[in-house]
Amino acid sequence: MSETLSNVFDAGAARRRCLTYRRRILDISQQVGALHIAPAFSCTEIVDVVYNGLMRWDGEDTPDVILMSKGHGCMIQYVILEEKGILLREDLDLYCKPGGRLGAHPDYGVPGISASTGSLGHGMGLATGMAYGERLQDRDGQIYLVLSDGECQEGSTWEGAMMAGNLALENLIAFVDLNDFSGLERMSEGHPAFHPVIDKFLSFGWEGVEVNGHSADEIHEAVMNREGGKPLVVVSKTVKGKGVSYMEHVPIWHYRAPSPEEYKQACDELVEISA
Ligand SMILES: Cc1ncc(C[n+]2csc(CCOP(=O)(O)OP(=O)(O)O)c2C)c(N)n1
Repeated sequence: MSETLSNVFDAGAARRRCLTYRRRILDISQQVGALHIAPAFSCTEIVDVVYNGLMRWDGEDTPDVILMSKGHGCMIQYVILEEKGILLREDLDLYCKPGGRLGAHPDYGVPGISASTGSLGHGMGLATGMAYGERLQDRDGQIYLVLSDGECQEGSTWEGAMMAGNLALENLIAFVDLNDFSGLERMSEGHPAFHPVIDKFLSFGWEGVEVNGHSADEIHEAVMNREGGKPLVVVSKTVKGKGVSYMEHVPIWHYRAPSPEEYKQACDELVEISA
């Protein structure tokens, strides 16, 4: 088990992985005409960095936890878990199909899934409890939490954040996927007081940093360069639907599945992507 994290992160390899993940997400969603492609494309680089740059692995085991509080973005988790051999190809073939074990939201009990999520606003409390549990048991598990900006409308997110700040849980690292959409509404229009969100975390005793959420090395560096001693929030500015021109910033792609023509166009576009 490697107990120390490396400062070296290969940005080119991350870009290639993220293209492959997006293509695989398109494919599994196409099997069933599934929704939630754009939410997964929004946090692809964040989740890639957690799995491939931060979590410590010993084969299929890790002392660390990733918790997808924005459970509807879980396709990115499924495709990475498949790549790591924790989920099987047959699992992904049955995504959202009868008899399969992978639904549109992650379920506790599926290999690699640490909590059932999808009811937004619960992740911060869960992650805070897990991080505190690690401390109480004298263990050093790191808890990585992926939050959407929309679920920061939930009071429970802030109750958990305040508790994590009170307890100075430095083993809790939260990523806010700041794509400015919550369903069909823009957060900046519907909830202007939400901004700047980093200030709210800082006032609750967190350390915070803002990054480009599609630059994997920027995300990685932000975590490596933290001061420590407090929970860390990485406010990650993202584009919902990142990588497919007709999905980017277009809220209906939270819900829609591509037609065969749209699918082909998306595949054609997913050969190169800029941060
Ligand atoms: C408590 C709760 N209320 C409503 C929903 C329905 N819902 C699913 S996704 C979503 C909003 C999506 O926006 P956001 O949470 O910001 O996620 P992202 O933009 O990253 O997809 C809503 C309201 C839910 N899952 N949970």
